[in-house]
Amino acid sequence: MYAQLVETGLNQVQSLADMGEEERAFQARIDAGVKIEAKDWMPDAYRKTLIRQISQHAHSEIVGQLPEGNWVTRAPTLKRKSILLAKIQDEAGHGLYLYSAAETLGVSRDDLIAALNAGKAKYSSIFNYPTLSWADMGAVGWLVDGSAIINQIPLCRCSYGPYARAMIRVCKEESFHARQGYDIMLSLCNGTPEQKAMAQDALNRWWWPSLMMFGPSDAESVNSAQSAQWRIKLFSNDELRQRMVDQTVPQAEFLGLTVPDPDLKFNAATGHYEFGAIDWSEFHNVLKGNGPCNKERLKTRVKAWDDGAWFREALVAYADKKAARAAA
Ligand code: FAQ
Repeated sequence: MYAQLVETGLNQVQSLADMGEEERAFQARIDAGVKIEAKDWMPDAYRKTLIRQISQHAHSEIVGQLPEGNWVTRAPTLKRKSILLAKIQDEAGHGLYLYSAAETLGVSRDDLIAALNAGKAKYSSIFNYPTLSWADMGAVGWLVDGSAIINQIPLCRCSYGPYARAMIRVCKEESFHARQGYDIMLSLCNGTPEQKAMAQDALNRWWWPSLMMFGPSDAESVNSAQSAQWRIKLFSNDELRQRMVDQTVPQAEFLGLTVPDPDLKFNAATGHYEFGAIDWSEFHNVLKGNGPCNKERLKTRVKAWDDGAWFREALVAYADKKAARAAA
C-alpha cells in the first residue's frame, strides 16, 4: 500500500535521509513492528495525526449513537429494544475508550469535546443521514458496523499501543452489532412483502454513504501515505472499501435484496466485484456540514453537554470534598 500511495505523489512522506537521528530511530522501531507507547519519544506530527484520527473516531462513536437512539422507543419487540439499547451503550463505551486513548497523547477530553461542540472537529459522514424506518436499524448494523469492523480490525495492529489495544474490545463488540443488524434484515426479508420492501429501501439509502465511510479515494486521500509510513494505516481507503463490497454483495444476495448499483459486476479474473462511481460531491457536501442531519446532530450533542453540566460539577465537588477530608 505504502509504495502505491507514494507513487500517487499526492502526499510526500519524509525519506530516511531527511530525518533527524531521533526520527530515524523512531521509524526503525515502527518498521520492526514495535508498539509506540504514551511515554515514548515521538515526532510531533505523529502525535498530531493520532490525536486527529483517534478524536474523530471517538466523536463518531458518540454522535453515532444518535441515529439509532431515534428508534429505541419504537423497537418492534422487547427483545429488539434490549439489543438496540445494549448496542447503543456499547458505542458510548467505545467513545470513552477512544477519548482515553487520545488523552494519553497529551490532550484533554474537555478540549476535544469543545472542538466537536463548536463544529470544528470532524466525525464520520455516515452519521449525518436520517434513520427513517425500523429497517434502518438493520441496515446500520449490517452496513455501517460492518464497514467499521473492516476499517478497524487492522487498527488492532496499528503502531500506537493504547489505540491498538482499545480497538480489540471495540472490534469484538462491533461484530455483535453487525450480526444484530443482519438479523433484523433477515427477519424483514423473510417477512411480508411490505417488510421486504422496507429492507430494500434501507439498503438503497445506506449503500452509497457506507462506501463513503472509508474516506476519499487513494488518489485524493491527503493523510494516507504518511499514516501508512507510520503504520497507523495498514490498508488504504480503496483497499478496505473493496473488501467491504466483496464481503457485502453476497450477503445482500442471500437476503434476496438488490444492491443499488447498476454497474456492479463480479470480475471472475480478479475475484473482486467492480462497482460504480461514488458521488464524491455528496461526501464533500456532508463534510462541509450540509448533510441531511449535520445541524440536528450537533445541536443534540451541545444540548446533552449543557444539560449534563450539573452532573459534572457535582462529581468535581464530591472529589474535592473527598480530597479535602483525606488531607485533614
Ligand atoms: N467522514 O486523508 P484521508 C463507527 C476526512 S466508527 C468524515 O483519507 P485519514 C462505529 C479525514 O478525516 C466510524 N470525514 O484521512 C459505529 C480527513 O480530514 P482531516 C468512524 C472523513 O484520516 C457504528 C479528510 O477526510 N471510524 O462507525 C471521512 O487518513 C454504528 C481526508 O481523508 C473511524 O474513525 C468520513 N467518512 O482516513 C458507531 C476509524 N473519511 O482530518 C455508531 C478510524 C475521511 O485531514 C453506530 N479512522 N474523512 O481534516 C480512520 O481509519 C481514518 O481516519 C479514515 C480517514 C479512514 C476515516
